[in-house]
Amino acid sequence: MRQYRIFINVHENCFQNLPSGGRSCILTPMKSGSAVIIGRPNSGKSTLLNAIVGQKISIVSDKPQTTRHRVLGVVTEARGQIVFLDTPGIHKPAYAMNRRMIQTVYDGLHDVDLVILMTDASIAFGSGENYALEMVKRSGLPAILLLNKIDIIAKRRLLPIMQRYGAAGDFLEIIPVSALKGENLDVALDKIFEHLPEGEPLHGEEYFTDRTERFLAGEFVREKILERVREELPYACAVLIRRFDESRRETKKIVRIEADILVEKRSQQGIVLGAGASQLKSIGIAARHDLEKLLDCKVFLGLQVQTSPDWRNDESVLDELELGL
Ligand SMILES: Nc1nc2c(ncn2[C@@H]2O[C@H](COP(=O)(O)OP(=O)(O)OP(=O)(O)O)[C@@H](O)[C@H]2O)c(=O)[nH]1
Ligand SMILES: [Mg+2]
Repeated sequence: MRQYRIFINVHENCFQNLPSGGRSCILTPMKSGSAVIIGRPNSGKSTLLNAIVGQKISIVSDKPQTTRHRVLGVVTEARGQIVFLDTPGIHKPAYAMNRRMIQTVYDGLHDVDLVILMTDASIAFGSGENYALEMVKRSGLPAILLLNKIDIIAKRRLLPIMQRYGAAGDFLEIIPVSALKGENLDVALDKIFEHLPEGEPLHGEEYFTDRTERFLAGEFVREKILERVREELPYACAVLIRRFDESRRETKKIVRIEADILVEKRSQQGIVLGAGASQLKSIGIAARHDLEKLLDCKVFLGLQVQTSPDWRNDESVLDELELGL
């Protein structure tokens, strides 16, 4: 005999008193599925992921191409579970590193239930937006468009932008949001749940990312560098964790982390170090602060700056950085 399992979601206020004196209960099936977030660099994909998951798992900066990896973030609620995939911004790849980043976006479009295309509503529609729309179309997947950064545009501009995207693509929903201010994110989440298949959660309630603490440590350091440097340096730097020592985590609540900051030129090394190594110190203090919150213990953080010319084309360094994974 075949057995069927039905996953149901019992709402807190689902019980109704019936005139007959009995009680009825409204049951809705649980939802479970995955949604990949794609879009141009700087559109706010990682800000959205962190806001929805409620944890900082993907670093954010005002420099394009901040995210280099696929970062998974899981939302689990009574109504179901969504596995979100944050991806690097879509751009023209110039180095082996960028080719791996773009491959990550294409890979993200496989085996997911839904695409979330994120656009920055405050910038003009251009060839980059067209390219992203084409990618969504070619994926053949159902898609939701989020028009982000509505906190910095005049409300009257929204309707024409929504009409333009509506004409250019076939979206299940077009939702204006502000990932930064949290505006309309509840509506976006409701709609994403609505369009996911029914099913059982894949992960336990506590699980919120597939990224290790070691990986996040490297990313947190890189975020602090991105906050402090300009021009070509954000693209030319990487952080390699050399040591992540947890041997005294249980007993003394201390984790020791050592990392190399890679840059491509000696002049960049000087910028990251700053006068009397003041810049490096400030990067270390800020990163340690975030890491102590993440790891819930004291962190000793040792940072070194190394010059590694053309590391962006060095496949072995890219492997070490887990790029493309
Ligand atoms: N005003 C405003 N700024 C936002 C909003 N969402 C994100 N930002 C800012 O936009 C910048 C880019 O945000 P990210 O989340 O790093 O963008 P991203 O799409 O992940 O960028 P890449 O990883 O480079 O592809 C940051 O300075 C954010 O603070 C928003 O809703 N409103
Ligand atoms: Mg990002």
